[in-house]
Amino acid sequence: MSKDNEVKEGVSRRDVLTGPLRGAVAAGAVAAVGGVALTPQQAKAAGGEVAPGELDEYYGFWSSGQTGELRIMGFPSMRELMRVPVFNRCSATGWGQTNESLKIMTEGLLPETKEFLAKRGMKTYDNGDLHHPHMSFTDGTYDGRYLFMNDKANTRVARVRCDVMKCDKIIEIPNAKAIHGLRPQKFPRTGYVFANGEDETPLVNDGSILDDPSQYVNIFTAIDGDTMEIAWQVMVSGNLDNTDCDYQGKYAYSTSYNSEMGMNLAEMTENEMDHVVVFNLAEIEAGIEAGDYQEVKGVKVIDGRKGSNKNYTRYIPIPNSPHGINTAPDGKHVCINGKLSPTVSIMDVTKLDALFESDVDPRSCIVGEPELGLGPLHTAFDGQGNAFTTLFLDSQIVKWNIDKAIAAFNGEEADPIISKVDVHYQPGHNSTSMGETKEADGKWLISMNKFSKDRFINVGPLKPENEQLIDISTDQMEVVHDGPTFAEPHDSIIVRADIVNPVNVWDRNDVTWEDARKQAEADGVVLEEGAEEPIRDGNKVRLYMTSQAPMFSHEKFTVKQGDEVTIFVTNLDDVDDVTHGFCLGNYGIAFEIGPMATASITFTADRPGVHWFYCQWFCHALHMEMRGRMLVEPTGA
Ligand code: CUK
Ligand code: CUA
Repeated sequence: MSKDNEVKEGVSRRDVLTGPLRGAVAAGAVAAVGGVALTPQQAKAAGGEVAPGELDEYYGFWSSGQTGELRIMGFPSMRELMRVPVFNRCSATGWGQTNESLKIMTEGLLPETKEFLAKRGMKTYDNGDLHHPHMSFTDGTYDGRYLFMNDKANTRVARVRCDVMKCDKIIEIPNAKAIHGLRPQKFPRTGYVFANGEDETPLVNDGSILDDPSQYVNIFTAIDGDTMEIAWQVMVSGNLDNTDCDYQGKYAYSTSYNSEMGMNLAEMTENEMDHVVVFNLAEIEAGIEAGDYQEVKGVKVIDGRKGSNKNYTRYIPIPNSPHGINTAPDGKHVCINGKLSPTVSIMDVTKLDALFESDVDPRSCIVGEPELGLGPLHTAFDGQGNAFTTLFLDSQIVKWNIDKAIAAFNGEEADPIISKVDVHYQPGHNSTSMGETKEADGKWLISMNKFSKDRFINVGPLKPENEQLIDISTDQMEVVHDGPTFAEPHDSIIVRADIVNPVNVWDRNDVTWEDARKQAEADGVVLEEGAEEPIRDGNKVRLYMTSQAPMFSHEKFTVKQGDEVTIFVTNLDDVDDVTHGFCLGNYGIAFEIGPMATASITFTADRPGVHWFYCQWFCHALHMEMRGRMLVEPTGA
């Protein structure tokens, strides 16, 4: 039976939403309905919201799967606050149109990709599949500098600046295929960003090897999180799924669900045991230093395949097609989720040194393997020695105790399972508040469920996913809120609000419009002042505009048909939340200009006539009047 229809015995969730409790919640009172007292935390969440005007205690950073963007949530209210375009296009902000965003989206592509796309008339990939957003760390906890995320669809890694919440780097990873698992180094800092390739191909994938899987390899990549350059890569056997790293700065590790190197479902699931690959960071760095690598596409690639007899990697057998891998806040235990096995394997990171120093059984680092239920995919933590694992097939979250699981593995009488709660339906990832850091606080868990089925009114064959908020402050996990999401947040992190401090207004010295500033300088123009007349340079025309509510600096400008026009708009409103837009009708052009930002766009003025531009971000009582004309003189062409 579903448990979340009842907030407390005899009180339905609907009663709570519509009944007297709602007022009590808004008033911040400790609520009691039918003689059952709710904790303030339960009361706060029971209405499914933090009261109007109240601010959330946490930021949630959500992936969006095939949508390709990052989402920012207020948590625990589950209010969606912002969408940050990354691998996708955005009609509202002009991401993928402006010169500034196109630079970020194209400069990190491989030369062969640029060539491939150019033949199709494209500048960059149009789609992405963003699974794993994670924040940079310093000393084992989030530091509020950056968010890093993967694109499984087109093998890329992106970075979002937390000061302005905009993407500032996207790189395509050479040699690898389908970047999936991604985690930043936790200690001493990020440092490295570890990224897994999921699919295996020939290392040099130029067509000279095709249907010969024995020659396929998979690639583990370490990226320098500060420069977004690739530090090194390791060639491995089998494919790689998810990844994580320790709190000591010594090891990273990845699950692999296809040790068979199978090419179809039957082959891929043949073995009872797959493995976790452990990467020894110091040994790999020493190997690179000593020149024990081959350079492929400008990247140093170390051979860490099974049987390479080197100290770069170890392969630990794990049942069966393991998926998520999560390091506990105790800095010692790592939970490896069995997927096709009902078990989670507990790896003790303090036992990893021995694997590299002597010939011990690789399984000697496995100190527990509790059977938890069907389809364990991902595990989160409360910082009090307990773990929360999603059971995809059972449609449940199981709360269990790590020490008890270890005791049971040692033959002691102990039952690690504390409680289970039904979720709706089929959970993939779950996340706890601060749960992937040493500051896990054990308050909240979000269950990211892949199916909503009958949970909401029907919207047609494509249904939303469903995410459920669970109070984990007591042993009885309580589902206190749920809500739909569009395709398809896989993963999330929940970050204490004091760690994240974005600005309200852009700094005029920001690097984002560095190219615009240089071009203006070359043209003898100051961006903040603009220029009355367009600057002509052959058939290239540059127009420097400013905006200040409710006016653009130009009510009209004239160009010639066929001119390559660049329009720079600098928003001089030094005011919170006064964003302007520039939308040029029937030219397919629209973008956002944040307070004190500059944005620009380049296009060919090949439609003669009168063309209105307008501000498409509501900014002022006279916002509708914030418009002007582009006059395009026909050339008779
Ligand atoms: S994966 Cu989707 S449920 Cu890509 Cu993190 Cu496990
Ligand atoms: Cu400026 Cu609307």
